[in-house]
Amino acid sequence: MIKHYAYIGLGSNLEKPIEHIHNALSALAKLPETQLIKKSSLYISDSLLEGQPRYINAVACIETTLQPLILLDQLQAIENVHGRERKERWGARTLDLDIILYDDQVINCPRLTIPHSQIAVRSFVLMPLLEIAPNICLPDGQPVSAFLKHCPSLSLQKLSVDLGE
Ligand code: ROI
Repeated sequence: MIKHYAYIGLGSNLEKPIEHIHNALSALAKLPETQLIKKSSLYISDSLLEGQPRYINAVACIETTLQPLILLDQLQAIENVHGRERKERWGARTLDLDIILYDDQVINCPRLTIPHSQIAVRSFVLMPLLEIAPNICLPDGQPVSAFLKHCPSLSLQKLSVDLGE
């Protein structure tokens, strides 16, 4: 089976978000046919949507033989187990897992867009991604680091106390 490298974005802004991110990282490490290779620090930032609680975000690198849509099924199963509770306000949720990159594949199907369509404007994805993969490029060859200066900072900060380590 061919091994693939995928980068997964994690986000949570409800109900003890730090715990949700830690639990999700553990769940990623236990996925079938998958190894957790690297995980970034945790970052805290304002929401892109006004009026929402601040988010905790991180990015993980996995090595997997799961195909992209199977991986997406697995990530959605983790979201459902670890992030079941939802509040009324649109968008706020206990756990959000996105496939940011999958090798250098470009995928555009109804369920899945890779690279993630918003990667270039989200500092809370770019910073943790660059922490674990400083030289990473998009499939078209553009260095991810080039996008940072164009996106809103959202007061992004690395959490110095990484509970659960
Ligand atoms: N804002 C931040 N800072 N982090 C997120 O993960 C995040 N996710 C979202 C929206 C509502 C776009 N804002 C976010 O879905």
